[in-house]
Amino acid sequence: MNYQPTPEDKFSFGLWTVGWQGRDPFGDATRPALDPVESVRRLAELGAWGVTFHDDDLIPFGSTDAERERIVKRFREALDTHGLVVPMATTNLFTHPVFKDGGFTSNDRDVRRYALRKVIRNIDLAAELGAETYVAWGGREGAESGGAKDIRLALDRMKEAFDLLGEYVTEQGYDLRFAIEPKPNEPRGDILLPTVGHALAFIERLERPELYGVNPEVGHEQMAGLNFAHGIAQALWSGKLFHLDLNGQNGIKYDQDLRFGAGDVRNAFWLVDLLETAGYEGPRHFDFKPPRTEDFDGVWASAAGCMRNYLILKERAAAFRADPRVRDALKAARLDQLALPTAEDGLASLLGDKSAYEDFDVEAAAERGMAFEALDQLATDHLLGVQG
Ligand SMILES: [Mn+2]
Repeated sequence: MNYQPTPEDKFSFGLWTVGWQGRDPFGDATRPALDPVESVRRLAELGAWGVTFHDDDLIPFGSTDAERERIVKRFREALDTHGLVVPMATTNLFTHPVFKDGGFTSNDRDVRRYALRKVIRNIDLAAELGAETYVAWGGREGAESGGAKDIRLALDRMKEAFDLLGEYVTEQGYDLRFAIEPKPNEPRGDILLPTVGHALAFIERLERPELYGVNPEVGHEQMAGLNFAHGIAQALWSGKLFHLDLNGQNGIKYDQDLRFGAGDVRNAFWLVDLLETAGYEGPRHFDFKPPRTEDFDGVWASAAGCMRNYLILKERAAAFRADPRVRDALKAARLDQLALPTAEDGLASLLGDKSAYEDFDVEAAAERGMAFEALDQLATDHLLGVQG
């Protein structure tokens, strides 16, 4: 296998990823701005399928309508020339100082109304460019101190915002669904809807829950100390994995946004195994930051590395699943039993079954090992490319 990505792999990148200039809380930009048209050209050359953007990545904040029109026309021409699609778009409700206390949940009502109008303006562009998913990351929706935010009221305002946006896309007839992106903290001290689980529970309180899913990011769940592959599995189980952000993170610390495959590579292996066996057909979207140590050669090497690592892990996971020793080990670990209903014959039958309780040999069952270690070592062998 040559690990050369093709559009069939559905790899997509945010304009803000390769376009990140390396500005961080301690240092200035280390790279010049990148023309979105150049990003489209280079990503297509590398084998990507799609490109995504925040409104302000493409159209600088404060542009006039005429500038906006010219920029969009030029971007659309680049997409057509290089054959890239726009599967997703999102809104920047975090950079401008007006959003310092959030967009949908700012205590300042005027800011909330402005934020909704900013989102709606970009939803029109997303629909025009053919996007199917609209991501909402509420990075500034949160607080640093307890009295500053009434969380229950903030959740009322969050629900109100998403309900209005759902009403808007329904009225417009757009074929667009929303994907909420959780994150526990950074830039706010604590952010609302901090994990996949919080977001899934929130969605069920909305007026049109079918319009909303999640956009989990590898590093964000790992910042909360959670198992990302488990979160993705629950999102899939709930029918809510509308999109996802692939990157790398080493444990509970600041949001590292490493290229995919850097960071927790074992969890990345199980993630790819899951996506490739669970029937997920959405974009494989990378949301990473090429480290500020890199020049543009390093930026493109980092982007290429994201896709290469996905394809390597895909190959390794497939080899793991195809290995006859693994099939035996899965059986020894009783995965086939997990697939069986516990009481398919119903409650009455369970209550009447003496072998389930009265005659059950608890001690014998307790003595049986689960054989998970042998199974996991086979996974490790495959991940590391060890044969025999
Ligand atoms: Mn991140």
